[in-house]
Amino acid sequence: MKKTVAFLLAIVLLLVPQAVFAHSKLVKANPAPDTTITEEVKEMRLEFNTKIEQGSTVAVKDETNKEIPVQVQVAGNELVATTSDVLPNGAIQVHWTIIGADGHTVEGEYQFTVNRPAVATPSEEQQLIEKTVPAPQVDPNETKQIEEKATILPWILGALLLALIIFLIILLKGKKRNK
Ligand SMILES: [Cu+2]
Repeated sequence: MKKTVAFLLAIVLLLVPQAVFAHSKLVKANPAPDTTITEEVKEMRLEFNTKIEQGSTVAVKDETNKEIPVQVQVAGNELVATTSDVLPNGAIQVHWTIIGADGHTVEGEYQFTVNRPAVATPSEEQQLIEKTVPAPQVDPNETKQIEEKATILPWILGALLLALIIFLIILLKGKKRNK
């Protein structure tokens, strides 16, 4: 009996602090979990139910499971992760590991999706303009080729004429021999 009471007491003592000082947990995030964002995202804000300690961090991964570098700031009950580049399209995984108000390390993860419509970057726009504007200059190689053809043509005609004359001479000689 004594053993049972001691055992139950031990369990109660173990459970009570957990219940009284609940683990810190994520209460809100922006972008919100399981949503699709169509705008540029460079910042993720995670709000917890309690103050979180320095050393709390977050790891962000893209769709291919590649880690996206982030700068992490801890302020009060908020964890802010900032990326240097705009988040790529696709599923973004956010894995947070925080040191809660009770000193416990708690972790969790969620994901959201980035689906920004493809927008031509300024350089791409410039390329498009360059492509649509017809070239004002005539290809210098092309004109050169035309000129070459023009000068070669009389020679070809001359050679053909010469060949025809030779052919006719041979033909006439042959006919004479046959007679
Ligand atoms: Cu805890």
